[in-house]
Amino acid sequence: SELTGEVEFENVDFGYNPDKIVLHDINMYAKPGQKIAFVGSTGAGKTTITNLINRFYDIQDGKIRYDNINIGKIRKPDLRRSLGIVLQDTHLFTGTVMDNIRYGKLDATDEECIKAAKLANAHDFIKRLPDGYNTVLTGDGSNLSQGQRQLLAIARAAVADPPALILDEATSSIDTRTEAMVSKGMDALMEGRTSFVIAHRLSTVKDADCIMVMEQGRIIERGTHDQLIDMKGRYYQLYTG
Ligand code: DGT
Ligand code: MG
Repeated sequence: SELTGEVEFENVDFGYNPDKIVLHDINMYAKPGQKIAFVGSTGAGKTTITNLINRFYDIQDGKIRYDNINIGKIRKPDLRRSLGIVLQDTHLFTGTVMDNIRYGKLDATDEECIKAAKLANAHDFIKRLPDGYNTVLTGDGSNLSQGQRQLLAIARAAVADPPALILDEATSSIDTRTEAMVSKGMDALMEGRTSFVIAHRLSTVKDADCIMVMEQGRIIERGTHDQLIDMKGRYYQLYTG
């Protein structure tokens, strides 16, 4: 991929149905390597923005640019594929751990997959599986814990080596120790890449270059953690709860 991870939204309006706009006049700019976080109540539009960064949908109005190329209205699957996604639900298929990691980049060598697993903090648990990297996973991944599935998703994204990432932080019940492993893997994955993070815990967005506070389809506040705290607005309210 030739992309640097620069992403810009200019006056973007979007609705899943054209008669019901759910994002209003979204403007944002991510420099290569920056970490952008989205917070806000349920239904605010956080996932919808990341759907648009992925170009899953056409926008009604405005511009979305990757490296100054406006891709807002034309679908470019080649550009879209260059973004890495780590979703809450990791889609695993029946096959070995190695093949499930390799899915991020089909021509990756075993060495590249292992390197990615190490970066993702997944190598240690994989080594402890009955057949290590050759362990066969069930299609639904039910022979792994939720935390382990997330570590594999991080490894899969790492092997793809994309310039930009979308991370949807898990809300659900993984234990504190596993959660610490997952955040360590995610931090390593984000290093040097533009990252868009949907955070459910405000503690994980503290170090973001820019936090977008969303409400009813609009970005109502933006800034670093310290700036938003000083503003004493919505973020401050969320934070001091
Ligand atoms: P969350 O995940 O509950 O914290 O909420 P957000 O902030 O991710 O909200 P989002 O982007 O899923 O939803 C924003 C609005 O768009 C909300 O009114 C529901 C609507 N919406 C979301 N996904 C779809 C979809 O696939 N189809 C339609 N028609 N509407 C959708
Ligand atoms: Mg969501």
